[in-house]
Formats: sequence, C-alpha cells, structure tokens
Amino acid sequence: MALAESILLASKFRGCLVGALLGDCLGAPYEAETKVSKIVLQKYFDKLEGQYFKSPVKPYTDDTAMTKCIAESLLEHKKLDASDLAKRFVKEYFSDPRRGYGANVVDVFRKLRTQKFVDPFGPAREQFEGSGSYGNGAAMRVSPVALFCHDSYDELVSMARVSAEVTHANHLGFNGAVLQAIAVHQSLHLNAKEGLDVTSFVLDLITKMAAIEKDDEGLGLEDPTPYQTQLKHVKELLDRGDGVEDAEVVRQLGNNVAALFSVPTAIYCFLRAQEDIEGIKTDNPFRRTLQYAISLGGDTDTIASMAGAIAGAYYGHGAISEALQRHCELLSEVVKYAEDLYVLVAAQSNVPP
Ligand code: F2R
Ligand code: MG
Ligand code: MG
Repeated sequence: MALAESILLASKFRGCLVGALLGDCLGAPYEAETKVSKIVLQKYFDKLEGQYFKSPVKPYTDDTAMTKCIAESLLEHKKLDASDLAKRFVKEYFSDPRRGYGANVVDVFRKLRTQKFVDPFGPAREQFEGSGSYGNGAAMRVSPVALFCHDSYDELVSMARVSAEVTHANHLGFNGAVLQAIAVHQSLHLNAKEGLDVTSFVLDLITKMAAIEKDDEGLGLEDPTPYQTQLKHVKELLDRGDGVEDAEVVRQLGNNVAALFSVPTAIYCFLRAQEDIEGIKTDNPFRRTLQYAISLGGDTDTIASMAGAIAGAYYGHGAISEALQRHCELLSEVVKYAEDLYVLVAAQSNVPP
C-alpha cells in the first residue's frame, strides 16, 4: 500500500471511532424523545460549533463504554477473546453503571459475574425466556471489530457475531451487529473523493446479508430474511430522494432499541445525508448525518453513533469538525484506540504504519 493510501486509512480508522463517539455524546440528550425539532437541533449544532461556546463536556453513554471494552480487548489480545470481553463489560458496568445501559443487559452482567465467566455466552442465551436479546446493544459497539478485520471479510462476519453473542443471543441482535460491522467495513474500503453510489452501497449489503440470513432458514421465522427486507425499504426510500417525510422513515425503518429497527435506519441516515436535507443547514455531510439521525428521535444516541461510525469511516477524521469533537468526553482516548488499532492492523498486513 502506498504511503498516501495508508495515511487515508489511518484517518478513516480515527474517523470511525470518533464518529461513533460524537453520535453517542451529541445524540444522548435527546434519547427517547419522540421527534426532535430540526430547528432546535440546528441551533444546538451551530452553538456547539460556535467559536465562543464553552460548555461542560457531553458525557458518553453505554454505547461508547462498551465500544471501549471491545477496542481494549482486541488491542491486548490481538484476537477476539469472548471471556476477556465478558470480563471487561462486567468490570466497566460495575465501576461506572450510570451510563444509560439497556434495561435487561444488566442481568447478563450480574450472571456472568456470579458464574465467574465459566461460559461467556450462557447468560445471554437465558435472556427473555431463552429467546435472547434483539436489542441494538451489540451493533452499537461493534466498530472496533470492523477496523480490526479491515483485511478479512470472513473474519469480520464471524468476529462481529461472536462479539455480539456475549450479550445478544437472538438472531436479530447478533445479525444487527454483523450488518453494522459490514456497513463500516464497506465505508473503510471506499474513497470519498470518488463519490458514493448509494444504490450500490445498499445492494452490496443486501447481497451480503442474504448469505448471512441463510443460516436462519431452519428457525421457522415469519420473515426468514428480516434484514434484507429492511434494507430493501432503505433502497426504496433512497430511490424517492429528499421528498420522503421523517414520519415515513420512522414508520418504515423504525427508530427504537431493537437492532432490526435501528441499524438499517442508521445506514439510511448516512446514505441520505450524501445530499442536502431540508431543514439541515450545513455543507458538511458528516455533521448532516448526525443531525439527521438525531432529528428522527427515538434511540438517538445509538442511531447517531452507528451512523457516525459508518460516516466517519467513509469521510475520515479530517472531515469531522474539531469544534464538535472537543465537546465529547473521552475524545483523546478514543483517538488513541483508533491509532493503536491501525498500527496493529498495519503490522499484521504489511501496511506502512
Ligand atoms: N437503555 C437505553 N436507554 C434508556 C434510557 C436511558 C436514559 N437516557 C438514562 O440515562 O437513563 N439505552 C441503551 O440501551 C440500548 C441498547 O440496549 P441493549 O444493550 O441491547 O440492552 P437489552 O436490555 O438487551 O435490550 C434493550 C431492550 O430491548 C427490548 N428487548 C430486547 N430483546 C427482547 C426480546 N427478546 N423480547 C422482548 N423485548 C426485548 C427490552 O425492552 C430490552 O430492555 C441502546 O439504546 C443504548 O443507548
Ligand atoms: Mg446509550
Ligand atoms: Mg441508545
């Protein structure tokens, strides 16, 4: 790989994790609001970007706390070690529980601690009377896996799934994480200077999810290909351009804590924000992605965080406003995780560090 390409890739690694952090920190104040006024959000972002605005740091939530655990585990072990990951999730939660964790995932942490991590997947399988969680908690934290597996698609798919299964045993929970990881991976491999073919981006995701959802054929599901169905809705909405009302986006794609009704939404936000969006005044498509994701309401921190990870991996760190970044708690640590992951990946794949 030429030096210029390696500089770009390093910037994409930072963009991905910083993008996820910004979505979480800036989206968190609006989490669970039904709909967020675009006018209010415009003022919020303008103020944060303003030269003279000094505010307390915007705290991160569980999305970033768990992303941090995955990054640290991969950096230390240079592979995905499910027991280590489980221990880190548990330690992180019990040392800093007030980060807005999912209501039920906390039961997994308690059980893991009680059984002393003998079976890191066991407690997740017991959730919801054995059906497992379909929440988006595994998808929201998966970005470091996509960076770590930059060079290997097959490894990406299996590692994203295993990282998810420590807490999310339901096929919708872990496949949501796999889809989010694939979307970040696609962004990493595209050059923003060449422009994005949004249709190809979605069609590629549909093709890849077809191979993954094949595994669920024996489950007797009402819709055996739920993520492909949602991604087809994403494509239909994109085909209709800027005229689609927010209410319709939420009705078709969802904006809640279920992975099925938030991961495709985050992908749509990134793709729709390639073009201007009515009511959002910025020339910066990264900022547009976050502002639009938050404006849809619902699970704003998580949808903005997932959209931010995909957008940051596509545009790179240089496209993200420094003024917005400096409001976020944990920024320097997150940048360091991205840099260290890049060095690790470069060392393993003959890329200039
Ligand atoms: N928990 C929140 N937000 C609540 C408000 C926080 C507030 N701002 C505050 O600070 O207090 N956000 C975080 O949770 C989401 C990720 O959740 P995760 O990790 O997937 O957790 P869990 O508990 O496994 O699933 C979430 C809920 O989904 C429903 N659910 C999941 N599987 C189900 C199943 N098989 N059957 C029925 N329901 C199921 C449950 O209601 C779960 O509690 C992110 O938004 C993160 O930001
Ligand atoms: Mg959160
Ligand atoms: Mg959330």
